[in-house]
Amino acid sequence: MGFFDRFKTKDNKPKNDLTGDKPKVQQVHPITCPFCGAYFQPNQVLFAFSRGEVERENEDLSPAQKKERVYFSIFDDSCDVHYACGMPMKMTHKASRAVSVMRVCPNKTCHQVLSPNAGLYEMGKGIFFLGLRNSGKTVMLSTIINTLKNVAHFYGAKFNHYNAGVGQKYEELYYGPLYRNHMLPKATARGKSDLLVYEWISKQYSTTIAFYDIAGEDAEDENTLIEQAGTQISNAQSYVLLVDPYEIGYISNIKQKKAASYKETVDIFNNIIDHVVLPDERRKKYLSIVLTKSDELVGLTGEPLFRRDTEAFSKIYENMNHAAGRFPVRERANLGNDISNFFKDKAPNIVSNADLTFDKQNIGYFIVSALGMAPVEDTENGYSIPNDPMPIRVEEPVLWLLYKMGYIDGEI
Ligand SMILES: Nc1nc2c(ncn2[C@@H]2O[C@H](COP(=O)(O)OP(=O)(O)OP(=O)(O)O)[C@@H](O)[C@H]2O)c(=O)[nH]1
Ligand SMILES: [Mg+2]
Ligand SMILES: [Zn+2]
Repeated sequence: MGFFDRFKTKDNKPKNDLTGDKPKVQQVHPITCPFCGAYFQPNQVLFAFSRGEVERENEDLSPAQKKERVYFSIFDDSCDVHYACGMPMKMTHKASRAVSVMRVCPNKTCHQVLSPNAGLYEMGKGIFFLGLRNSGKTVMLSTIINTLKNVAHFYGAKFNHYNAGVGQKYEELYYGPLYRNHMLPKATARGKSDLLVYEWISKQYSTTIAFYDIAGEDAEDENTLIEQAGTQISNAQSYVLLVDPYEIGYISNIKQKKAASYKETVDIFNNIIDHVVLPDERRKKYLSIVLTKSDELVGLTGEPLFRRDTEAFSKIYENMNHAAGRFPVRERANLGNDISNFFKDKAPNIVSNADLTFDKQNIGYFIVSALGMAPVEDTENGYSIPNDPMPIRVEEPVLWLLYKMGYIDGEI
């Protein structure tokens, strides 16, 4: 089925409303660009063409010039605009007859390609991922995206990359190395950040989920973080904060391994929030606090959460069951309780800081393993894993946020 066909019935007439008389008027929604935060109306989008297409007659163009993108607004006389669902969705360049369905963000410094769904739904505000050095962001992004793709259908939803560029980036930099080559990423380099934007699309709602992978080293410096990601942070509706287990003294003492970072995740994070999010808005936002690398905690003595003979244990190291297609509210309440008690006891600083900034009921505590196994050192190439990753509960923090924000139903 072609893209425009979805707006038509089988006999090619526009879809009618239930009475069958009048064509249904689809409500058009303003768009927030998930890459730069620009806010605009669907009729302000630009359409992208390649210069070579538009200037077919011009023989002086070099191959590079032919590939260059050129942009036209719907108010440009040189183009015809085609509408669907009350929005400009396609443009024909009159002189060359070149056609484009590539709508892009009108912000000059952005011009990212918009999803075909942009403007069709009220867009949610997105989820921001953050953690310090070595906390497991890059690895978790690799497995969380793959897991969400696989489980979305249980919730009557699709989980798609926002545009083709995002899909390609994920495949090349995240999925490929880990799932195809079983290689672990090198520490993300300073100044480098990746924004992977996905859409959670269901019948009733759609929201963007912007996974922001930044070098932990940069996140440690508040000014750098605000500079690099201030807009994304202030625009996000919710946050996933990754905590390296070795940041928690109790664990690092037992395992005799310290976190690679010398600052505390949550302090930095809350300082950033204080700078870029207004106090009223903070109370409406959600926070998932996630202890990563749970596979390394199994069997640690003393703490009930890590002991095989406890009830919490059997759940924390077991995957979620999605078959019911509803978020398991009761199971989460129990687990959340156990895990937040662990944090209160072993990392009170994290809990008190989070409580000061966010509403208590909007904070969730999670323990996940993105890999489900310990990496092994491969002397030539760094670290690798012996098999395909087998993540444990890696999707739970995001599904919980989707549930809290109203994008998936809870169990009844
Ligand atoms: N055992 C175990 N180790 C993990 C897991 N996830 C990550 N690690 C280890 O933690 C290291 C760091 O993970 P990354 O995802 O690169 O961490 P990061 O937060 O992106 O780090 P920076 O890029 O430096 O900010 C990996 O190389 C693994 O050795 C996991 O689920 N289990
Ligand atoms: Mg990284
Ligand atoms: Zn933009």
